[in-house]
Amino acid sequence: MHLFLQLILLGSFISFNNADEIDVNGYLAYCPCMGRFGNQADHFLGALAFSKALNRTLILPPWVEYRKGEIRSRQVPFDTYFQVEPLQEYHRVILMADFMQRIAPQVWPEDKRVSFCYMERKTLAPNKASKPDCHAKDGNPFGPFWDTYNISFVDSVFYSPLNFDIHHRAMATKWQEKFPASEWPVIPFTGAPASFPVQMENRELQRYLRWSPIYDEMRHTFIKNKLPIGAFIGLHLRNGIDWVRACEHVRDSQQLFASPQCLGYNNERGSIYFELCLPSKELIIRQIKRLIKSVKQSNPKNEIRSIFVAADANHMITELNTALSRMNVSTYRLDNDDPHLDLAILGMANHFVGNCVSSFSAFVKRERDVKGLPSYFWAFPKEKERHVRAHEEL
Ligand SMILES: Nc1nc2c(ncn2[C@@H]2O[C@H](COP(=O)(O)OP(=O)(O)O)[C@@H](O)[C@H]2O)c(=O)[nH]1
Ligand SMILES: *[C@@H]1O[C@H](CO)[C@@H](O)[C@H](O)[C@H]1NC(C)=O
Ligand SMILES: *[C@@H]1O[C@H](CO)[C@@H](O)[C@H](O)[C@H]1NC(C)=O
Ligand SMILES: *[C@@H]1O[C@H](CO)[C@@H](O)[C@H](O)[C@H]1NC(C)=O
Ligand SMILES: [Mg+2]
Repeated sequence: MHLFLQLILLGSFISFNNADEIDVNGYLAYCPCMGRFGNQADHFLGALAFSKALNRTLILPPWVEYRKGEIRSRQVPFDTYFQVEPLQEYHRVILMADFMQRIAPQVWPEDKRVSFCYMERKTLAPNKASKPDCHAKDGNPFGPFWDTYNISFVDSVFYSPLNFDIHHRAMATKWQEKFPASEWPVIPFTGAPASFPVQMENRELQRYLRWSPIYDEMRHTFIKNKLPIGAFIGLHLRNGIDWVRACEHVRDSQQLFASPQCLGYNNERGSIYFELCLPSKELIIRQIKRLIKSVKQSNPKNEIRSIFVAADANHMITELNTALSRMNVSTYRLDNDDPHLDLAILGMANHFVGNCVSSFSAFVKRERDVKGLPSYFWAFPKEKERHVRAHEEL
């Protein structure tokens, strides 16, 4: 081919591909391999902050979901639930499928795919001859996650003693010095490069997580078509058997899961107690009645007309309808289980009561904080203390 023609073709190729310019500062990938949505969302905010601190493009992983009766996790594209564009206002990001299709062939050959983990991870199928490894694809969801994009690893890097706390000790610089993008164009982490629960400094990154047009439309439609006109309270009840078991750990700890969101990251507002994790039905009804009354007093023009309940097991619809019938407040839920639609609707309620220990509730709380909407937690502050304080004030 004539050199001239080649140059023209090359030129048009480059301009055509302008949107997919390679980031010379590199990329960061990870598997959201721990927990369900709430945990993964906490981790996402940390990973977003971390990738910005390292100035690497964040590869947006799919959400990992588990369905009853299925052995392998399902990977749901990131943008099924959230928009990509608002994230770009904060930092460079790319959907994992787009990265694999358009960028990986140029910067990440199969024989250069090295997984990153803090230290050796033991394999489920030990082989005496094998050397220390991240075993990044061992087990579920690890294998199914990378398999979704046909990714395999040829080697491992242990990054200990580095960590993800980029808000302290010049951690980002240490990463950049040890793993420069020129040598490591893609860093794929075995798990999220973030802490759980989300660091306090990263909570406000929630403002860049905006529901996808489909979910935004579905929540508006539900509120318009199913709820009576007027103000409503959103409730999150976490009461399934896994939660009842998890709450037993309250006894051994100062904090549990998302509890720093109400107790404070240094227990400024107390230590954990059982009801904070698993409020009784009586407490729930007492607290709701109190909230409805206080809204009526403080905002008589916008009285509570209905309650929307999201729950993983028991929605308490009958109990709530019975208890609130005299207040002319009716209770609603989704007809079909859809955790993300539950979250999206709770984000729009006039008032919200969530479970302080639950990272599912924490997602709603952060979204509402960003919008300036009020939120409360079951059994917080502790009822007994409240009585004592009221008494002392007299
Ligand atoms: N539909 C629905 N599912 C829920 C609700 N609460 C919990 N779940 C399910 O239970 C999972 C709980 O795990 P996670 O999100 O990590 O939150 P956490 O365990 O409460 O901290 C969620 O991801 C949902 O799949 C709810 O209110 N509605
Ligand atoms: C961060 O990366 C972007 C894109 O690669 C680059 O344009 C920018 O100069 C980098 N910033 C710093 C502070 O290195
Ligand atoms: C992965 O490989 C399989 C089999 O080679 C192929 O059918 C599939 O399309 C590939 N998927 C992706 C995302 O490349
Ligand atoms: C009860 O609520 C409905 C709508 O939720 C409203 O139309 C009706 O006027 C209310 N009745 C009373 C007595 O407040
Ligand atoms: Mg969980």
